[in-house]
Amino acid sequence: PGAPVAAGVPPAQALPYCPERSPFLVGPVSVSFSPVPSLAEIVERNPRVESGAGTALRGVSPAPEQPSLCPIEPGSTTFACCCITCTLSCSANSSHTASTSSTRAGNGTFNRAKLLNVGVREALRDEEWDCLFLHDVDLLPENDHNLYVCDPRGPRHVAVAMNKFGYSLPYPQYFGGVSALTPDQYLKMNGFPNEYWGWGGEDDDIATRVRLAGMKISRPPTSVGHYKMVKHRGDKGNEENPHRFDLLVRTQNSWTQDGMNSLTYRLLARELGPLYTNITADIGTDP
Ligand code: UD2
Ligand code: MN
Repeated sequence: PGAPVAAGVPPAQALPYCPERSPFLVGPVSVSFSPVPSLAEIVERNPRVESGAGTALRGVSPAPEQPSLCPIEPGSTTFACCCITCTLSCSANSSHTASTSSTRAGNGTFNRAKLLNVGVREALRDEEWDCLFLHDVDLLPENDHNLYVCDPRGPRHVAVAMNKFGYSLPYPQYFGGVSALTPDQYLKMNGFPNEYWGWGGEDDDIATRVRLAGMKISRPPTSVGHYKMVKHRGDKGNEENPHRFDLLVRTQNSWTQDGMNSLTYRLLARELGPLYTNITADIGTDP
């Protein structure tokens, strides 16, 4: 009593931290794309989650009404965060959000890896996150034992078994879909590349960076890292990048110069929505 409370430690009356392993987990869950719950319904089901990515996490404890995984809606413009194990986890789906703005600000070519860099830079302004989840917006987890946590031993590739690839890794170095890195791991590999405009290649570049930065990819068991991808065609403005193979042979020399340390963009807006922060940035154009 009377002892000073360290910054960041919840006061006694705040919600307790949840147990390491939630008692509500069931393992495999069936995912269906219809009907997709509206954002309003998700908000209603999660009354303790507040607006904005930062505030959403504070002192949230798992209650029976809360799903154990972030509800990530296909097609939504989310930068969604939620508390899964009561360490801070952040799932940065800023890509759609920022894609709108890059279209508006430039020639419309998409750049997934650069947008994720922007999401990370902006997220790290808000909080000292323990873990960053870099997440395709169209992938839904199918097993709730797939905890949204990082591995201190190395960057995690999480989407190891997707319906799209017959529920197995398409090739051993595959790093696409969903990954989870601590901020330290992210910065140690200089983040993601900024120079991949359009579809493809950036995920292989990222896997190479992990290795070049002296780290090892960590993965959940295949039975746990199950994801269902919304069936879709390529998006306009995200056509196959014809330069991706040229870029990939250069990763070894380029990774220390291209990444978080060379990231430039113009922040246009930051809106706190229910359960997410929506970031709009001008990331420039495909040269
Ligand atoms: C694969 C990888 C993905 C990435 C991509 C190549 C899987 C499951 N995913 O995705 O991680 O390496 O190949 O670039 O294999 N997006 C937008 N707006 C757009 C276009 C894309 O926000 O206009 C985002 C969105 O989160 C999407 C992601 O980028 O899920 C990847 O694009 P995709 O889903 O069209 O491509 P896909 O499934 O081949
Ligand atoms: Mn996809």
